[in-house]
Amino acid sequence: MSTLLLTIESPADLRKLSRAQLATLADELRTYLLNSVAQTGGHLSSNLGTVELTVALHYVFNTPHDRVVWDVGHQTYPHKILTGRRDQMATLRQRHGLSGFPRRDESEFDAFGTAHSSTSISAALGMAIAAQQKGEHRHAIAVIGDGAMTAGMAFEALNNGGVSNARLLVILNDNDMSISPPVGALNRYLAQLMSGQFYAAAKNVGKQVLKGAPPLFELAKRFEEHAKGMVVPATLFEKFGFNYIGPIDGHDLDSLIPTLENLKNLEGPQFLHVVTKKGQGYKLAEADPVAYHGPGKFDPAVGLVPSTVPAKTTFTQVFGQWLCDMAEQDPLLVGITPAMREGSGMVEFHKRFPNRYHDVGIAEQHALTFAAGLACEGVKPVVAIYSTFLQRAYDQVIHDVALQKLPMVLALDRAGIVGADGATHAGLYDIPFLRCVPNVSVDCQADENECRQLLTTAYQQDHCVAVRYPRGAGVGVPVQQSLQGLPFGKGEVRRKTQNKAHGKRIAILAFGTLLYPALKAGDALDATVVNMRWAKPLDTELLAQIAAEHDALVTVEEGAVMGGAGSAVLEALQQLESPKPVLILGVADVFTEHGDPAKLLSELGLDAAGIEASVRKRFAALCV
Ligand SMILES: Cc1ncc(C[n+]2csc(CCOP(=O)(O)OP(=O)(O)O)c2C)c(N)n1
Repeated sequence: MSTLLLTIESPADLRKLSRAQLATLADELRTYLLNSVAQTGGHLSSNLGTVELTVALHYVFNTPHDRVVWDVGHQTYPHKILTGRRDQMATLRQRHGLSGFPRRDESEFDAFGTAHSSTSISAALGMAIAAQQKGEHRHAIAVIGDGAMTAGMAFEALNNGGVSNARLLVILNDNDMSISPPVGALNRYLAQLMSGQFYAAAKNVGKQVLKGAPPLFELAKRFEEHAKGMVVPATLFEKFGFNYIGPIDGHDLDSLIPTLENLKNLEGPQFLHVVTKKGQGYKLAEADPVAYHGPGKFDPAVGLVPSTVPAKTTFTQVFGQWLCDMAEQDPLLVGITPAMREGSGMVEFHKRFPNRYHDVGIAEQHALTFAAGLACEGVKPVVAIYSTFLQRAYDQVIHDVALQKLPMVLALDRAGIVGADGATHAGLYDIPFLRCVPNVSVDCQADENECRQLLTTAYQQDHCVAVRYPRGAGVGVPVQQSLQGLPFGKGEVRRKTQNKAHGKRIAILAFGTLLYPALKAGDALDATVVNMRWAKPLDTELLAQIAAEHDALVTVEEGAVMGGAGSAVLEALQQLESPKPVLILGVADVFTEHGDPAKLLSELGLDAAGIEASVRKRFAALCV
């Protein structure tokens, strides 16, 4: 029974509750959240961990006037439930339903759109400074996880914010987990802070009480230090100019609420360290927060059960297997992931080759330049990175990798439509932003087998090659185990038009997995279909031949049209002085929404029927 929760249509209702009622509300909220995610799938462990923090923040602060910026935003389901979106939770991550992340166009309580990590402190600082400039009295709060805290961007913002006198509160939500166990020196440092918990808590009570009287406060601090018989070093965050409070128990409303209330009255940048447990309150998620980070639908009474239907092999699995097989052959191979071991299919590689596995934290820029350094010394890096997260490391690709012609493989997972995660995670821009960089090649494999073969081809090159493959499974072709590769920069004709009598011929040039719907459309239209395989270098020899033999060309890609593979074809045709008309199919100048990937592709006209319809519309006179 969610008796209290059902009375909360907005945080204003929450603020009418007594302090004593909040624990009950938090319990109801947790149950509602669990049942809701079990029905839709979505992020779970992180949301279970932020229930009390969400209640406390909306209780103490005057949202939406005060701004709360949630880092990554995958932990905002409790926030969505309390901010008028409870009944829409059943539509989470579905087409026209609630987004799985905060969005400014979804609610006035979503102060900032997030999903890529480590932006919260910068955005909240911007809001705090804007309030100052406009003479508005409001608080800006960034809630950031210990995983997200590992990114350089978070530290850039601390560096900037610590010397401001902005009304900025940074809350570090430390659950000692990223998606997988956290890595790096910061993680060790936070563990040290936690181990001094009792002393730190005592110190901070003193600080809060005495803050109003600076000289006495300083005296007390020194006295305290003498009493301990040592001088305790200031925390890293204090060195950055923040007033550090914590660590406190992030599931204890009796700690959270008074602390936040105190912090509200302090001037200047504040840093609150709260400790939470990923999966809190649901035993199965507490025991295995990784599995419950982003589960599909499940029965909460039973938990996750392995599917009885044999699953199709995903591209991620093909990559993971290839990585292990190639590592077996070549002792110089290293695998790098910016905090995405599970998502990138590197669990097995980590297990088998621990010394050649590098999880660098949520640090895409560093991942690329670190790989560049390795490549300088003749080690052979394979950087497994989602297409969308490579956006973070663009200058590193150009300046540190390409300019120095350093060889490496960029295994670009989630290239194309990603489905439920939506626009923030769609990998639609890699072809345009990579193909314009000298010394970088881009291949677009059509199926699982090509994925494995082209990874090998990429690995054999003496420059940077990006291998792009989409989320999920391919058509299910058998995967050859050999590691021979396919010819560099070469496509292949997969279907030849029979339409000799008609005399008007169309060729569809497919880049990537859309080859298969293109083949279907090709059957319906009796068109030639070419598997181009490489967006760069383009197989211009094959293109010249196809252009000469056909009356019209159609390009198909799962990516942004502007500057994409179709544009590459146009550029090449112009060089060849070919006058043939070209229809470019892909994603126009729009952000793709969240929802079922197959439906989204169909909406974008990129399924077989859509491709056929577009061709018939544009080249009506040429169609059979
Ligand atoms: C730039 C970027 N890289 C990678 C990710 C993928 N990602 C989503 S959540 C997450 C872990 C975040 O850990 P933390 O901040 O500690 O939050 P928690 O899930 O533990 O609550 C990662 C790596 C991302 N969202 N953005």
